[in-house]
Amino acid sequence: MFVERASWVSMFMIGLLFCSTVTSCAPGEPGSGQSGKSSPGSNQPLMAEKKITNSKDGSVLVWIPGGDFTMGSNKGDDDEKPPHKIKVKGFWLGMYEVTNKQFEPFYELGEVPEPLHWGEKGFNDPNQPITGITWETATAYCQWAGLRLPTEAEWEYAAAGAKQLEYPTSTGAISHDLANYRGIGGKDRWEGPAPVGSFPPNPFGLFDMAGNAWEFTCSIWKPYPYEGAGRENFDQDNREMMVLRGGSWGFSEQYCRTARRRRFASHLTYDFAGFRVAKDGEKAGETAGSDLPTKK
Ligand SMILES: [Ca+2]
Ligand SMILES: [Ca+2]
Repeated sequence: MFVERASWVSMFMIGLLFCSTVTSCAPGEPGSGQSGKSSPGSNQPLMAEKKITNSKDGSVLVWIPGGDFTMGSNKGDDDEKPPHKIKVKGFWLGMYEVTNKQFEPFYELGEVPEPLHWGEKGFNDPNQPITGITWETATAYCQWAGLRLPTEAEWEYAAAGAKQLEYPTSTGAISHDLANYRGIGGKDRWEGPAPVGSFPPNPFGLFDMAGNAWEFTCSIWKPYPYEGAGRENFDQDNREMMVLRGGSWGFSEQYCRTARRRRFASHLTYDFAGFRVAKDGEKAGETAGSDLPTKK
């Protein structure tokens, strides 16, 4: 059980009342009270943004305008090759990784296993990302919240910030001042997960795309390029290789690269893996999906 759970559950409910409409929550808010170094204003995103708050779970989602980008890279592992052009339609993506305090009301329904380290110091801060859950649990949470996991194409497009950033940080570089990955230094004082929003966001206003928790996508790992990269390609008969993105507190910086892919079986749990939510576009013609690779 969480220490002082009742108090922060109450704060969460109060927060919902005040964050039930568009653009009510300041960027950087979740991490600001924990790190002591990221107050609202200091982590302002670099681009104008459009936001909504999902009333079911309190997730703040940022509008990611559609566009073309080059998915993959020649600089990394073989499974990032070849770089290929992808068109991604506009969609909503969670500004932050899903947190413990968001996850708790869902967990208390009793329909999913207890996460690893649930209630353990170092992992149970209300604003730390929920980790230690399976892909199946993350998917169930999304369904409960009326949301979904992003595809890996959506994730990479949003991470690159429309600038083909090498790392999905505020500058495209990587350092302990910009993200939480293995080890400490600079603003990174965490050997485990940091409260979400403790580092500056990427150009789309998304926090912790580099590091903190690895993030499940709804995509099954396949060699590049593959058809339907921009849409959910989950196959009920093949749950062995779900793609995660972004690196984590337990991995070195190169795993934070924008194009880096990692795969885990959907039924396993790791204390370095969590997720963020996504949602289809609400306007006609802006729904995510149905994108096919095209020649570079
Ligand atoms: Ca760290
Ligand atoms: Ca992350």
